[in-house]
Amino acid sequence: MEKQAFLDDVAAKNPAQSEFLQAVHEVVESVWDVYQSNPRFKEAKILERMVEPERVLMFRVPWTNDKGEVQVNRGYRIEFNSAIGPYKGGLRFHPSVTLSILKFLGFEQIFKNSLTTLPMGGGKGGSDFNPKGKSDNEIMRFCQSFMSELFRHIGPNTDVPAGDIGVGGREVGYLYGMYKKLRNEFTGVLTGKGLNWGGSLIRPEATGFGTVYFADEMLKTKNESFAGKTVAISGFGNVAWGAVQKVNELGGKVVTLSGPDGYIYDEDGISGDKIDYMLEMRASNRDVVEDYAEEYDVPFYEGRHPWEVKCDIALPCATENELNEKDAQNLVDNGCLCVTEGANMPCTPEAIKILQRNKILYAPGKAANAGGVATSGLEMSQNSLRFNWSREEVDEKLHQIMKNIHEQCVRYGKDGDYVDYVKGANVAGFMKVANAMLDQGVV
Ligand code: NDP
Ligand code: 2IT
Repeated sequence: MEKQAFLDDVAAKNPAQSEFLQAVHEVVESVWDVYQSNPRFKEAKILERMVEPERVLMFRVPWTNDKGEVQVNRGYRIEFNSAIGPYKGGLRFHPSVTLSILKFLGFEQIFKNSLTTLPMGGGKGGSDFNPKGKSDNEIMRFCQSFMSELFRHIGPNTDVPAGDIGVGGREVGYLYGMYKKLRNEFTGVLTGKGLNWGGSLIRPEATGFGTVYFADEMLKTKNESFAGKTVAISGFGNVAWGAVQKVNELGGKVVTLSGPDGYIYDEDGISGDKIDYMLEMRASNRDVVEDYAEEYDVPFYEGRHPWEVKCDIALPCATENELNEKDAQNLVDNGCLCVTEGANMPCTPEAIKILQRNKILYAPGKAANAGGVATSGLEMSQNSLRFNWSREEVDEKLHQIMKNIHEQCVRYGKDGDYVDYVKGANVAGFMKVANAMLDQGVV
């Protein structure tokens, strides 16, 4: 089958799933030649099977708000691929959540988890629930209702959810409590747990730390480093928070954060107490970054993205398709060296083309943000061992995993003196899963 015919077929089977099709398109573009040149993959229809989730769960999530009114949301879990381990991936609670978004995230997770070298398959889930403006009790009741259905489909050797947008330590706690009550089992069924009940040190920081470790490896290929560099970051959530800390440690200066309302510009750099303030903003459920501008008396640009600011390094850490063609051109024109994705698929395909055409260092989220799920994998290992590793041990393992992912990307993506990290990540991630599927027969 020709590549276009393959993509047309996937599009016909998944109407109105633009984000999912965008993710499939990118992977197929990268792996098609490898796929074509391996007759065993083709005969076993590995790629045709890979784009079809093993199982999709959709369920009603009814709950009662503080006024006593009944609310109804939709819950999902996409169990995409279990060739190399139990389904593994986060839960997203955001009003924009659809089947398409969770299928894109679940699909990406297959390759990302493969790159970590840890035994984890791909999955993702969540709900269109909007945490904005909800009380703590409302969030708890929602999480309990969500888990009262999800619990029958997951388990420490089956499917291990974690956090994503709108799901952090608080939500994982409520979800875990309900799972434990229903199953009467204290087990590592979720990651991102609290430190007193099975969580791992460094997991909260891991995605942001990992993204910066990865960017540092990219910079090293050009004999560059974070020292003295100006860094633009989007988002102000979990990933952005970890990234800001690590950039500071490596001697860089972070000048922006953003939310759905716009971005803030802090010329002096976001460091010290200002980093702790990010946690307060996230916990407030207000969903606005403007609060930072008021607190620290810095400019706030309503409805705009931080990519118009002059920077050496850009780390998009908010959400998908938040950096478009025009933004990419701005970054290039302003002399940006490196764009490393902390979020999942934040750059549009057109933006990626511009960055690559201009030979800017660019790495996709499935490689650069894999530190979060890798540390989830380390949390699972510690749960199985019934033992906790120290902060230094976990951080060292995370750092080593990110270096290893960088090496895999270079191995499969090197094209003359430029590294195509998209191709490198897709091919490296694909090979391991494809070979495992081949070994396991037609299932
Ligand atoms: P958080 O909920 O902690 O933060 C999300 C951030 O993105 C917030 O600043 C949020 O602002 C902003 N945001 C969310 N939706 C939109 C939107 N539609 N428009 C503009 N801004 C938006 O989530 P995380 O930090 O965990 O996740 C951020 C990104 O990183 C996501 O792409 C996620 O998939 C990815 N990721 C997360 C990992 C993790 O371990 N948590 C691991 C790997 C990737 P607001 O709250 O105001 O909506
Ligand atoms: O997108 C991601 O990799 C995550 N949200 C983390 C998933 C996990 O299982 O830790």
